[in-house]
Amino acid sequence: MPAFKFTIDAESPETWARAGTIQTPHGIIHTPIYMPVGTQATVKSVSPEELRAAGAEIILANTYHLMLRPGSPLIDTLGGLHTFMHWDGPILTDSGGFQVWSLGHLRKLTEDGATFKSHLDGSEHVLTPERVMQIEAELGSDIILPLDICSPYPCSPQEARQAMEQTHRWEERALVAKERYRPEQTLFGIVQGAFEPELRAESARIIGNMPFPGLSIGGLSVGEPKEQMWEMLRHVTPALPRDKPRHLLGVGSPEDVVIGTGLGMDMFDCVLPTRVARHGGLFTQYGRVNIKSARFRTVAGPIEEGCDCYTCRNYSAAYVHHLIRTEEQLYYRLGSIHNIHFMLRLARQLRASIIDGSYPIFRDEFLARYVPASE
Ligand code: PRF
Ligand code: ZN
Repeated sequence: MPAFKFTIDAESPETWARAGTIQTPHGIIHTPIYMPVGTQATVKSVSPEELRAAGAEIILANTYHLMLRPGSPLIDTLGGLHTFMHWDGPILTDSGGFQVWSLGHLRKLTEDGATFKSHLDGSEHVLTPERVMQIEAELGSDIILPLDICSPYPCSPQEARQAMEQTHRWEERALVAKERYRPEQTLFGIVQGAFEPELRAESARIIGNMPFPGLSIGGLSVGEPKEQMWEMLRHVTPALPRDKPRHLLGVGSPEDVVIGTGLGMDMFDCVLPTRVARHGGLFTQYGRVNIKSARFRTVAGPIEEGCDCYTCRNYSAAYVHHLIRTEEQLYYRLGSIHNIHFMLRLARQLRASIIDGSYPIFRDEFLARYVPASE
C-alpha cells in the first residue's frame, strides 16, 4: 500500500462537499471522516475494539501530552504508538503547538521555536519545527502535523500576519527536517491567518502550493462566533488545491461537521463527543439530551430509537441514566460509545449523500431538525 494517497470519489455540484478515500500504511479512511481524539494515547474510556465497532477509521493523538508522559523515546522503544495503544488503524498526531498556546504554558516564542513549562512538573521544554518532526517520528503516527502558531481571538491584523508568517517559515523547516525520518509518515501543512480573510486566502495559497500531501486548517473554533469560522472557510477553500484532503482542526459538533463538509472540509476531530458524554450530554437527531435528566428515569427504550450503537442495542435509557446518577464507571464507556458512534454514522451519512447527490437536502434537513447546544 502506498504511504499516502487521496482519491476523490464524488463531488456535490451545488456545494464544495467531496467524498474521498485516503490510503495510509494502517488502512483506508473514507471521507468525510470524524476522528475521535485520544489525547493520552487513549480515547477516554473506550477500547480500540469498541472504537472500531463504533465506526472509527482514524484517531488523533497529541504530541504535547505524549512527549511529556510517557515520552516519545519510550513509545518508540515499545514499538510505536499503534503497538503501545493497541490501535492498528491510522493515527494522526497534532504537533503540540496548539496545546502549548492554549494551555497557557508558553514562556517564550522565538524564530527558532517555543519554550514552555510542563503542566506536570514545571520542567522546561523547547519545541522547534525540527524537534516536533523527531518526536512524531518516534511516535510513529501515520499523519503528522508541523509546529504552528494558533493566534488568539480576537487578535490584531499585525499580530495575525506575524503569527501566520512565522508558521509558514516553521512549516518550510518542518518539510526539510521530515526528510531525515520516516518516509511512510505523511506531513500535512497547516493553514493559519486568524480572522483576516486576505491572510486566510494567502496562507491557503502558500501552504497549498508547498509539497504537503494534505492540509489542516488551524486557528478556528477558538472562541469566535460560528459564522466567522464559516466565513474564513469561504476564503480558504477556493484557494486550496482540489486534490489534497482538508482537515478542519479541533472541530467539532454535529452541526459543524454537516456545515463544514459543504464548505469543502474532509476530516474533522474534536474531544466533544467524549467530553460532553462524560457530563451526560448525548447526541440525538434532534440535538443533545442530558441523560441525567429525570425524564429518562423510566425510559425502557434506548437513548435514541433506531441507534445501532453497542449502548443502544443493549441498554435502556433508564439504565444509562441510573449509571450516571450513581457515578458508575460503565456510564463513561456507554455514553462515549454512543456519541462516537453518532459522529461516525453522521460522517457516513454525509458521504452517502455526496455520492448520491442529495448532500444539500441532507444538510438542510439535518440542520432543520438538530437543535445545537448553546455552549
Ligand atoms: N493548530 C494545531 N492544532 C489545533 C489547532 C491549531 O490551530 C486548533 C484550532 N482549532 C485545534 N487543534 N496544531
Ligand atoms: Zn446509541
